[in-house]
Amino acid sequence: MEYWQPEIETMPRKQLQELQLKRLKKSVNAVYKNVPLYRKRFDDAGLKPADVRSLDDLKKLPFTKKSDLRDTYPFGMFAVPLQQCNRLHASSGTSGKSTVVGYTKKDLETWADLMARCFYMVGVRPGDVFQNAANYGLFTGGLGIHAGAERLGCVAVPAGTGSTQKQIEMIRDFGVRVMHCTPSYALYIAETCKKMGIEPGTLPLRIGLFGAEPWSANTRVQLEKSFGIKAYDSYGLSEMMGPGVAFECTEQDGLHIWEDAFIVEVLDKNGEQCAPGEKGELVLTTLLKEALPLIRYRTGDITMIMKDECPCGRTSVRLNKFYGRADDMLIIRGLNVFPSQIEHILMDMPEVGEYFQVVLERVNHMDEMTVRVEMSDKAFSGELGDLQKVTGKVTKKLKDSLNLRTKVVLVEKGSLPRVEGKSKKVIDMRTAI
Ligand code: DLL
Repeated sequence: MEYWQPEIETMPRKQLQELQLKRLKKSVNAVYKNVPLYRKRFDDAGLKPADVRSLDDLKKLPFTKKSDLRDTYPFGMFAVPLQQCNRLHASSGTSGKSTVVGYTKKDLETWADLMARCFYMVGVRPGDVFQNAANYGLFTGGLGIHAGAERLGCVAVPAGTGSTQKQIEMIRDFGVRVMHCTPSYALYIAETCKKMGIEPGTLPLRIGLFGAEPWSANTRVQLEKSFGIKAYDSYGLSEMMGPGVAFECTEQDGLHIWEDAFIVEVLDKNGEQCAPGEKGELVLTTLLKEALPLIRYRTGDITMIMKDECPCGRTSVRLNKFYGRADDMLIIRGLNVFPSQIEHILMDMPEVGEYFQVVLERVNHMDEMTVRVEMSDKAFSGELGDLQKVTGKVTKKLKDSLNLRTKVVLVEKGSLPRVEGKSKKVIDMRTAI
C-alpha cells in the first residue's frame, strides 16, 4: 500500500487527536484575536480561547454559517490582512453576493498537498497526463485541482469546460490517463464521443475523478463501463478551501476526510452529535487555514460517519456518499444557487410581477434551467417587441448575477399556480445522476 504522506495518512488515532487539539487551539486563538465576529460570539457566550482544553470542548463553541460570510462580505471573516493573501476564490451566495474565500501562500501549499494526497490515493502517479475539465474561474475546482496535479508531478492539462469535441481529441491525442470534471459533464463527454464515432472505451483514460455535485452508484457504473475507468467521488466546498476535503480511496466505499486538516462533526436537527452510522449535517472546523479559519462551519450537506475502519489502512474516518442538503440550495451545472437568490434578482426588476417558477430538467445529461416569470401589469403592452425586450433583459440579468445560462419564459399575469401557504418556486424534474 502506498501513501502520499504516510505518516499523516496512517497516524494512530490517539496521536491524530493530539495533533487536532494542538491545531484547534491555534485556530481558536487566531479567530478570537483577528476576526471581530468570532470575538463577539465568544464574548457573548462567555468563552475565551483558553477554555478549549480538550477536543470535547469544541461542542461549546458557536457555529459558523454561510450567512456569516455573506454578512461580512467580502473579507470580514479573514484572519489575516488582505495583503497577506495570495489568492481569492468565490462561490455564489444567497443574496446575489458571492462568498469570498482567501488563501495565504501557506494555505495554497496545504491545499495542493491535500489534493495530491487524494490523487495519489486512487493511483494517480507522477508523469500521468491529467486533464482538468472544470471551470477555471473563481470556482475552486479549476485552479485547486490543477495545483494538486502539478504538486503530484502530473502533466496537467487545464482544459476548462466547454469545447467538448476538442476535449475528447485532447484526451486521445495527449494520452490523458486521468480526468477530473463534474459527473454530469463526464456523461455528456461520453455521449459526445459516441456522436463523433469514437468509442469512449478506446480512449486512454484509466481514472476519473468526479465531484462538486451529488451522483449515484448507477452513474458510477455507467461511467466506469463506458470509459473503461475507475471512477472516484470527490467532495469539497469553497469555505473549507475547495476540492480535496474528502475523497474516495480505491475501496470505493466512503470518502476519507483529512482529519489533520479538519475536525468532523455530524449533527442532527437539534445540533446533537450523531453516532457513526446516523445521518446528519456535516459540520467542519478548519485546523490548518491561515487566511480564513472557520469554527464549526455548517456545510448544509447530509452524510454520516462510517462505522468501520477502512481496509486501505488510512486512519481518518470515512464519510458516506452525500445524501443531499439540509437547506434548499440547488446545484446547477456545478454552481450553487439558492432559490432566494433568483427571487432577489427578479424582484429587483420592475418588469417582473410577484410570481415566478424555476423548472430544472436534465437534457443530454446537462442541467437546464427555465425560469417562468409573470410580467407586471405596467410592462405588458401586448407588443411582441416589448416581450422580447423583457425576456432579453431578464435573461441577461440572471446570467450576469448567477453566471448561469437560463431560458426565460414570460407568462401571463395570474397563470402561475397560487397556493395557500408556501409556494413551490422550484420544480426539480432532474432524476438523480
Ligand atoms: O464544489 C468544490 C469542488 C470542486 C468539489 C470540484 C469537488 C470537485 P462549492 O462550489 O463551494 O465547492 O460547492 C460546495 O457542492 O457543499 C456540496 O453541497 C456540493 N458538493 C461538492 N462535492 C460534492 C460531492 C465545490 N462529491 C457544495 N457530492 C458542497 C455531493 C457535493 N455534493
